Amino acid sequence: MDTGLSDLPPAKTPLESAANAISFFSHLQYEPGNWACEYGGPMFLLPGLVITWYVTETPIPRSHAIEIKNYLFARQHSEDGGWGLHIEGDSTVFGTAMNYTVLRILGVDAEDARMRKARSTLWKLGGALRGPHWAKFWLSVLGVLDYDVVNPVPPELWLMPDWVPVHPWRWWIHMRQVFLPMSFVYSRRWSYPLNDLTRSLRSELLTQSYSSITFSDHRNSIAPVDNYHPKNPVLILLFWLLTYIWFPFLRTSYIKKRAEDHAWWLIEAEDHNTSFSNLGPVNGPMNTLCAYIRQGPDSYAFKEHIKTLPEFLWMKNEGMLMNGTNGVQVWDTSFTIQACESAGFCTDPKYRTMLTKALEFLEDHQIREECRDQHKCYRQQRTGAWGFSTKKQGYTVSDCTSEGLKATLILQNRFPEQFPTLISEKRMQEAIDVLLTMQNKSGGCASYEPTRGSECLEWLNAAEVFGRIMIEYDYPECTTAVVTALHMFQRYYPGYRADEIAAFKARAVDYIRRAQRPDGSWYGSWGICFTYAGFFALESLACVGETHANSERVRRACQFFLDKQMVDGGWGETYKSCELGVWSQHPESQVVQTAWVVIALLEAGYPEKEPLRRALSLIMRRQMGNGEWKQEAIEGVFNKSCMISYPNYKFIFPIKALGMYAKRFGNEALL
Ligand code: LAN
Repeated sequence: MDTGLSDLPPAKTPLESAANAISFFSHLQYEPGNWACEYGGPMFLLPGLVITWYVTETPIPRSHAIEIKNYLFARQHSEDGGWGLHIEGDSTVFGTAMNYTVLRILGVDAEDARMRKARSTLWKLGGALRGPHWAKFWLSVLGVLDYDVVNPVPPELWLMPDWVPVHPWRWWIHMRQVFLPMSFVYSRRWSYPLNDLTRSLRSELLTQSYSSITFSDHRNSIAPVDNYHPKNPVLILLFWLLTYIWFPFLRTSYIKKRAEDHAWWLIEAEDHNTSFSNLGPVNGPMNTLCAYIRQGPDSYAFKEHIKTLPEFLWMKNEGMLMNGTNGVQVWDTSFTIQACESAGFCTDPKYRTMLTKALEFLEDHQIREECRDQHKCYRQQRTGAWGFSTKKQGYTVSDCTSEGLKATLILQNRFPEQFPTLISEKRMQEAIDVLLTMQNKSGGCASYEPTRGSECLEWLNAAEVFGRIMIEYDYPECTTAVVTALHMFQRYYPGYRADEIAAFKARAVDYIRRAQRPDGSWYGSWGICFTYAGFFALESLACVGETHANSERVRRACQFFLDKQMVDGGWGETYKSCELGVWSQHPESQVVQTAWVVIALLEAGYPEKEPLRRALSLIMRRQMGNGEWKQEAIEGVFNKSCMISYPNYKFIFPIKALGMYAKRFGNEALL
């Protein structure tokens, strides 16, 4: 990044290195007190937005068109001209057909050399007919494909009584909130009238002439490279019944109307409860389209959506992209505060203003009330919670609430002389109340809500490109965040709901133990991969006093990492670890993953200094003169197959690791 910041005195010790890092990173703090950054990676987000703009005839600002084109060309794979599911993934039909379409909508000529190259890759993969469900849906909305190619998305599922085991209220929140508007649009079979561009796209995206295709024959055609999670035969049968029995013969116009009306009611509730921010970048554009279809271009709802959608956009040196959420505000700010504590910056007057502002941000973004019709729209308790991004978006997340609470406790309770009390005890208790709703029967915690449905619902996973998406699962990362937050809270407020907290912790740690694999590792679902989950799990165990000195399980976990230390002292695994579920060695060590393992080993109380010293000297050697680290491989993941960038992790976790090491082994020179 070209910041114009000049070189700092070279760091010799871990704390000097951490100080240089925070000196750089402090410049990236935003006015409201938070840290922000690009949150890209997924390559299927811009298409939903740009197609929505196009079919609703919303003028696309020239500046946006230019920068989105720049970004997509910058991220086009140089070897084959295609795009993958995410920036590092191999070219797929989904990535290539959709981003090609975006470029055409934004005015790129079909005969541009880069477009020809993309087209030839798309054709080799079989063309748009072999795309996954979401590609077929968006291209049908655009009028390039026929709805017969889209597997059914029936809104009447929302009319089932709540006790039905497959009711969408039991699905993982991202799936049900995407299913919701998609089912509304599908029910209307709404598509944009054919014009010159879409007529031409029909021949550019398809490998045979449009009129020769029987679209219903291709509902289940999919290129192998897109088919991460092949559909279960039960689902294929269900789709058949819906297509050939339910829709043509049984679905009365009364049921259709009731289903659409109810889906629309739920869409309006989502819009109201998030002030049109919506849960994420997929349902945001889809809800916009629903508002357009249902209420028209002059409606309040549609106009508010159009005003709000740009909150997902991010401008960087490569151009303009769409973030995975409306930001990383609460998450990165909470972690930054915690890293500062580990490095001893909370008592340094130099950082008081920065950290006070960060606390003010957390205060501003703690959620203060329940949403309207909370139960009717199936929302989790949220008063006192924090979400991942902002209060406006307003979705409780178990670990975001936990990290927010820990950051608050650190500044307000651990350093009461240095920082004001902005968040009252009552408000912290409300956060605890939310956390105590989050535990599953297994003892583990999921992401937004406790698990509501059976794992068999995965048979209904129709997305093809993602795995384990249909319900909430237990995650060692989320569980640890909650355990450590409860633990820290009890240190300062031992009287509040003490028995429940103790029982919660015991059961949660027990889940962590059970989730360990025989080789000593834990599989990570939100960061890549074993290095990420490992440091969380070991923190849970440390919390109940289980360390290298007294636990065979912890020793096994340490050994798992030690066996993988590279000759340069670092660690590196690729995103394939997430896809395949087995360690996949990266040819280069990674600063962020190396920091995670250092934290893991320090949490575990690993007794020997040498492997840690080597790891940290690698991290320090990679640091630039101005305190920065360069961007390396992508850090995060969701749904097993899609990677997502956390660019601030390269500051947050090295600072934390350097600080923890200095506390444990002293601040002697490592370089
Ligand atoms: C996120 C981002 C943050 C992440 C953590 C807090 C890190 C995690 O510990 C819990 C789950 C959570 C909140 C999470 C869930 C899924 C998200 C929202 C994302 C990975 C960011 C983007 C992703 C979302 C599903 C992207 C849109 C794609 C769809 C398939 C709907």
